[in-house]
Amino acid sequence: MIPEDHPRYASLVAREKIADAVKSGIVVIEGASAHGRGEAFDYLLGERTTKSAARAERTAAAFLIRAARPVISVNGNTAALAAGEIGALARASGALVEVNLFHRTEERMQAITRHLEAHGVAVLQGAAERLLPLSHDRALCLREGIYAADVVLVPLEDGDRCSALVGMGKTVVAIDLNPLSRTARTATVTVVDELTRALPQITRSCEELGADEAAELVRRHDNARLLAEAVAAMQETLAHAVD
Ligand code: PTJ
Repeated sequence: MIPEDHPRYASLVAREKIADAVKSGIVVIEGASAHGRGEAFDYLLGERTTKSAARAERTAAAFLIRAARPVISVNGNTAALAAGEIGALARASGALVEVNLFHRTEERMQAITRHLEAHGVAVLQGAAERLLPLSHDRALCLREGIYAADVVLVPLEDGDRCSALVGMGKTVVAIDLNPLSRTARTATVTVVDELTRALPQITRSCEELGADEAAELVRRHDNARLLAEAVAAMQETLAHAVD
């Protein structure tokens, strides 16, 4: 039991979710290390949604609601930490939800699908084909899902697939606490924020945004600026670390 008054309560709960999900096969052991890397960057960010990240989240929502075929790509860590939040965003944005794994096994595909469904998420299913130009199993996706999507939301992505999706002409919205990662640098919109903080904000914006504001956010979007602001926020934390 983690006491609710523990100063690191939220972080310890997230770690416990990841640990439990490793035991149930939803998260791979490598996913626990990816989570730790995320925690380190979140520490530098001050474990808060910066003003710049809030703008990125609103912009992400604008791209999603303007899309013809938006798809949310879900991996093990995302399912473990934010199944309910994924469902809410899918409903608010009209996006389909597809499971796509780096460490792909049929057992994990099934376990993650069942876990999402238990949280009310309608998961797109079918016969996956090797449709992306990648040598690993992230290439496997559904023809009517990620392959046909115009906008793909990729939380905790690896850089290879992000650049493959962008290369296919898709708009890629990434959620990644590391503003230096290849994913962050390649995506169309990079949300440098923690997954469980980012998703509800994107959902709220999907519900709130009108057509004019959404069009304006897309028109004025500047990802290089968002990345520079995220790095600056981390530098600021470090600069005041010894005050
Ligand atoms: O479930 P699978 O088999 O598809 O594998 C999933 C992982 C996460 C293991 C795989 O995609 C992977 O290895 O990812 P990477 O390359 O380690 O990238 C994960 C990125 O997400 C890193 O840049 C982390 O900083 C970031 N990250 C980790 N936890 C969070 C996060 N970003 C936002 N919120 C988090 N909670």
